[in-house]
Amino acid sequence: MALAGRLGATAALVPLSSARARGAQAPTAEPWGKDKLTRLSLRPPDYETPVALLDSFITPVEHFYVRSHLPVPPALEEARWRLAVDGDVETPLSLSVAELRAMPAATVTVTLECAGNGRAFFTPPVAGIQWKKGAVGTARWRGARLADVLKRAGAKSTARFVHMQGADRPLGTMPAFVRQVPLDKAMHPDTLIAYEMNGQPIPPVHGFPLRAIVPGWEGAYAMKWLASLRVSATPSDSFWVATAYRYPSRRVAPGATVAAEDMAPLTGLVVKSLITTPLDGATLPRGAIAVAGFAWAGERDITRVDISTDSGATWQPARLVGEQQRYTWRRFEYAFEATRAESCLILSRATDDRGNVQPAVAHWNPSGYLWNQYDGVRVEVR
Ligand SMILES: Nc1nc2c(c(=O)[nH]1)N[C@H]1C(S)=C(S)[C@@H](COP(=O)(O)O)O[C@H]1N2
Ligand SMILES: [Mo]
Repeated sequence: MALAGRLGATAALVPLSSARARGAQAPTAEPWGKDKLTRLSLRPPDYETPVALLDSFITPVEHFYVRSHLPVPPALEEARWRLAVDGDVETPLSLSVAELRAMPAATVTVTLECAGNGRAFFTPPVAGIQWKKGAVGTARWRGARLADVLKRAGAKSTARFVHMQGADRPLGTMPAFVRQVPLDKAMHPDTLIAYEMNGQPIPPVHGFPLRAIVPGWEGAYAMKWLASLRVSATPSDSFWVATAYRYPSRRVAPGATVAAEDMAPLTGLVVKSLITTPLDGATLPRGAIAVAGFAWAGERDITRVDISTDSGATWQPARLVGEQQRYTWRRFEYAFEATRAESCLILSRATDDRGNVQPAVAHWNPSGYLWNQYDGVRVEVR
């Protein structure tokens, strides 16, 4: 079905100015239905979610952050879409979305987070989009297994990587967005070529009609507008694989220059927590104060979250709510009595099933990735 048909009457593909001219939306309307988000860039679209809107286990599409290096490709049409599968395979394929929908379907709920989430908090500052806390969200993804597609194409025994490319085209001198998944992660049954997000066709800005879902790994693996899979014995020499999305193999001093050979590709997300209640800067009456939020650790499970209400002097365990689902954030809750008027710093500190604990100060790195120090909100008790 053509994209316009799926969108119905929404103005998602209409430039901002004509949407205004038609009077269809309020003057502040953002494209892509992201009115409630904080815009960091219009073209390409980059939006972060205010913490107040991250208070549900599943993040609704209208609240889901957007990170794009390049503008959304024009004229996205499901009926004409083809996914090329080539390189080191017995049988190169050109798959339609209908063919992918006819394959066995899998559904995986995944907390997706941009590797640059929290970059704004590094000292010294790091260049790049200055994400604060909201380049993260959780959605239910449904699609075909990447492994089934690779089996159908017959990946050769020399295959070690799958290079992925989207249909978004470079701006100026910017290189095309290419990412690669090592073969073992590509063959994992939870790694998907998704065509649905939260039970609906994937919205245009989130990768319609197809995107990769590489559960637990930093967001840039989740290639949107997926157009090409190239199976290869060798790593991609694309800028986005060979240079970007790399992290020092050893701890480095803040502000240090790190040699290329000391940088390794990012893979899984690290242990992290986010307090969603109360909000930073809230004024609260004395008495019972409820604290809640989410903690996640990529492919790892969360085993505990501790809360401090005295700036880190003492810590108490929060209650973990519900079951841990692999690859998703875990809800935590905590309550305490505020007996006197004061300015109170509430901190959260998560631990994963490997015993990794959030650091008090995030590890600085040249691209400002994986910021994960204790979360903190300051509230005024009156
Ligand atoms: N084709 C394409 N896929 C992409 C990107 C992009 O710029 N182009 N951005 C990546 C990055 S850096 C992230 S964090 C996620 C963001 O997904 P979202 O916009 O659906 O939240 O998409 C990834 N997939
Ligand atoms: Mo990202």
